[in-house]
Amino acid sequence: MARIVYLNGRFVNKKDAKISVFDHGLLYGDGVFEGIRSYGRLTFRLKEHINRLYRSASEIGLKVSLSKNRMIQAVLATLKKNKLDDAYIRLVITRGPGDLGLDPRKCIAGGSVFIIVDKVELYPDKYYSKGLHIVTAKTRKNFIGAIDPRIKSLNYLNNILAKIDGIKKGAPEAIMVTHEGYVSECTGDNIFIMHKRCLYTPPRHMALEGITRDIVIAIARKKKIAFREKKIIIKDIYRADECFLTGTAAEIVPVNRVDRRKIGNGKPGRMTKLFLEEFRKLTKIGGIKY
Ligand code: PXG
Repeated sequence: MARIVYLNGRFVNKKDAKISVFDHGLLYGDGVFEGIRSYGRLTFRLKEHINRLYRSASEIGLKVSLSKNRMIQAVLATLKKNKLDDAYIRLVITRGPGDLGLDPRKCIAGGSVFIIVDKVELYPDKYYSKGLHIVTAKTRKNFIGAIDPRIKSLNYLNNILAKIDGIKKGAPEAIMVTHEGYVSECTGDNIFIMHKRCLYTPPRHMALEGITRDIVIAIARKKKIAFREKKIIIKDIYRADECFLTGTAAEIVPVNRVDRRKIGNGKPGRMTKLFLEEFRKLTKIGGIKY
């Protein structure tokens, strides 16, 4: 079925969903986005994603032309029109068309807003049954004082370069390390380890504040699993009993090897499986119906 795209307040066919080559989202990666999912006609944590989107926009000084409520209605309407039970939703706000200079004041206020929905590209089953081999990227994570990792901006070149590092080594994901040598996150996922019955992840300011990350932390609380946000180094991951990644697309995916070193017994860990099980229960409840 031909997809219908929301574009600046209108619904258009995929082939007509076009924006200007003068849009600063394209010219400079000047904009913000969200990746959201729905399960069985229920959106998943939509409000949290919208809140993060507006936080990101505010951080780059981009005033959104729609209220949060109108934005939620636009997402729901786009989902309805595309008749998908399980969908991946890409919500993008760019600075809008301007001139060839960097100055964002030359761009149309509120920028371009578009919403694409499509089938979810599920990860292969073997990632979940056997675990993922990931590597440390050669490319360092952007310095926080340059680009704050909490901003989900259209400027993903840092992550793309790290992803290429991973691809060269045959790994589907790569760990990004700060210039100080601390683990930040992967190119499109947050990272967790289990060590001596305690769950660890890098501190909030060092990575994207993942919606799935927050859910894992909430599950740990509910299940009374010890949890700490802590600066970790790659060697801490090598020594961990379990390691897993979290993200909207990946959900919770076990890691079996890092830089070819076996993590734990090299199989998906017991706690990792528990987190995934609990996570999947949550996808079935509480979302907004469309
Ligand atoms: N870190 C980064 C850099 C991300 O881009 C996450 C962590 C996980 O956050 P959430 O909120 O999703 O738990 C992300 C999100 C894709 C894709 O197509 C990537 C993300 C989300 C959806 C799809 O690769 N990354």
